[in-house]
Amino acid sequence: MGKSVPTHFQCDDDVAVLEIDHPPVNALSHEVRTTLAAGLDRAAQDPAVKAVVISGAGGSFPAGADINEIASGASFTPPILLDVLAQIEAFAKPIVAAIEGVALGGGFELALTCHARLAAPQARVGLPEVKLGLIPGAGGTQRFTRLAGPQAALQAITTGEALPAERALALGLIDALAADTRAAAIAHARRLASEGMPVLASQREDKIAQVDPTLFESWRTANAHRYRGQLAPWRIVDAIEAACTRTPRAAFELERQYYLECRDSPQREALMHVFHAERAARKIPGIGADVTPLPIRRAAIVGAGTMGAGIAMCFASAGLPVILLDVSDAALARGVAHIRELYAQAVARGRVTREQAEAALERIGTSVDYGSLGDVDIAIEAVFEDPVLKREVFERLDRSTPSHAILASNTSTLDIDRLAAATRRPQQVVGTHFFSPAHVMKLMENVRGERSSPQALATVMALARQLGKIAVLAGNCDGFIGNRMLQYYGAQAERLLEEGATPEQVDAVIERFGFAMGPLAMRDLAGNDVGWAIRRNRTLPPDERWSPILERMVAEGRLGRKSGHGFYRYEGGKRRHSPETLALIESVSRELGIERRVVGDEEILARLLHPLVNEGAKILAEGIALRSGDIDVVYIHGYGFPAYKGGPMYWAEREGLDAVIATLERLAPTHGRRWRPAERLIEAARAGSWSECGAAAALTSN
Ligand code: 3H9
Repeated sequence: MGKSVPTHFQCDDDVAVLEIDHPPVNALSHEVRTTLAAGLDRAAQDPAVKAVVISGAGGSFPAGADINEIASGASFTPPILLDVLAQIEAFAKPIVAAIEGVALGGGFELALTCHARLAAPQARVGLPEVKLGLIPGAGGTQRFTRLAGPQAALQAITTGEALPAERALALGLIDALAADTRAAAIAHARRLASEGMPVLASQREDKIAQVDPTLFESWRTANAHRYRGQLAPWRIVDAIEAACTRTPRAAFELERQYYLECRDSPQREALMHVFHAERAARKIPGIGADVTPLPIRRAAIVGAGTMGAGIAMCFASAGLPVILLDVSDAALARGVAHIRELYAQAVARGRVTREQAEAALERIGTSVDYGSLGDVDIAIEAVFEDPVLKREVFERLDRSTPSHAILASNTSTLDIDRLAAATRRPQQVVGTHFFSPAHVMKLMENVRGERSSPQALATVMALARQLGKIAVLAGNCDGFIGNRMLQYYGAQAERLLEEGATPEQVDAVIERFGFAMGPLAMRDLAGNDVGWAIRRNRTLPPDERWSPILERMVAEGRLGRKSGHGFYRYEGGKRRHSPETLALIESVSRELGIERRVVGDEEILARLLHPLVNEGAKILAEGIALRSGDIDVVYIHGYGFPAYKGGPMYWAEREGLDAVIATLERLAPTHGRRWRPAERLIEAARAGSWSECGAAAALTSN
């Protein structure tokens, strides 16, 4: 077969090797399915072929069905994946999968259908369909459960996690590890041809023979909160239960039915939008492959508070040495104690091994002396949100770090250009805004200053990947993308309280919508004093005002979780109603002459979400965000917007941009000029979508 054919047929003596060669990730497109099926036919018919190996070119087994074909419907064009897998099941000669890199989704389903699987030690396998709003649709839930048992299947398939090869081996999903995977797979296939075929995964009964009948109900109860509002995780549990309780035929059919149900759901569409948006966000116009990111080998973090400590952990966990710098040994000791505690929790939860945690801790050095930063490639400032203090830190970093080093600020709102002006290297100054808790939250909002160089930007975008984060590049303005939008959302939450809603009601509406946390619970988590300090630096249009509630809360010492009392009382980490806070809110309403009323849930939702969208449109028009999808990624990974609703801008598109405009117009007379629909929103409504209303502007700094 020629080079352009996505499945190569090669022979190693009496073993046929079918190598899938379809860059970038060997996805199982129609061409791949067709040529793989043809290769199997040829191997079946050739009497000289005694066994078959399926492998992937470029060091990777297929990473799944082709996502774009799932969206377009082309995945239903025969031969569909199920046809190819049926061909494998009925094959009279042994077929072995050689997994050198990742085998994911439909790719792993292909491997699970083979008679045996060999993997490289660094390989990773899994069924990540849930992250796309799907369930595995080609027998994945069934074969995985039969090979590894329902408990392991529930854990792996409902989270979509990729398992390291060693773990997959221990679970029985892989038969052996081999560094030279392809050669070992050929030898294994040959052995099976002479010794006899093993039982196929679909016929294995041992791991599903004696399943605790309460397992599935307990799993559903334990995960009800995590799965709320979603379709795919519930269906995955149903399919795994079916694997244990129904006949194989009925269970495979149910899985297919659930797959089709999920495939047709708006959640699948939204999650695929997020998948593509995350990847598009990495692409920065004007910064091509010719711009080489600076290699980051060593970092410094200034400020050992909660954020600084969390950021240091991100580096240490990614294998990078990091120096944590603060003004006193006491501050450093507190920071390190915090880090130790977080690693201990991670070990206790099984997220990392004790050895990994210890190795990471060893990568964290401490210092009170800027003189110790002579060999870092990047320094990230994470001190208190005070412009004077931050400038001072930048001046000192400029004097003490090597001339090639990038200087970054973790500020969530302040002007990057003013910080850059404090240095002799403004082209190497950028923002790297991490989200709290920094070692958990996936988002890194990188900020482009007026003079940030392409290399500095390429470096922090690449750094995000090195740290396992998802990066979005924002222009420089007060609050960048995320906090600029959030301030209006937060402000509305308090206005709703003044008018008659309770913190519980506001949070419940937003949490029912799917956010991880409501706005008032989030304020309590971040600290009401922090929210108030940020607000004091901001100005509002003349026809708007801040609610006095937040200031009062701070004056009365109700700082949120950290003081045990904020919008809620906290008992053993749980939030409880606070009669005192309700009394404070009611007294504010009285003082403002507002007659408290019953505020409907629908109104709460409209008043919280619409300002996000309208401000997002302005951010797009000003070039602070490159694409509407970037804003979605920021809100999903930084602020807990439900990924299965696609982010605020996608949500608005699905609601109908005209309907969003109508709501804004209805609310504008009561709530101020900012509620008037943004120009960009009106243009998008005319065009029918955000992406079709003009090319993304270059990112600006204003
Ligand atoms: C499935 O299998 C359902 C079955 O059960 C159904 C059976 C009936 N298809 O991420 P990267 C593109 S659902 C098409 O930047 P990395 C991606 O868009 C699937 N395209 O690379 C990007 O394009 P561009 C289950 C795909 O090295 C380029 O490849 N599988 C697919 O950081 C590079 O990707 C998954 O969910 C695909 N399946 O990471 C796995 N995958 O250059 C999804 C990627 O134009 N994929 N592309 O932006 C991944 O997790 C990562 O891509 C992977 C590589 C880890 C493989």
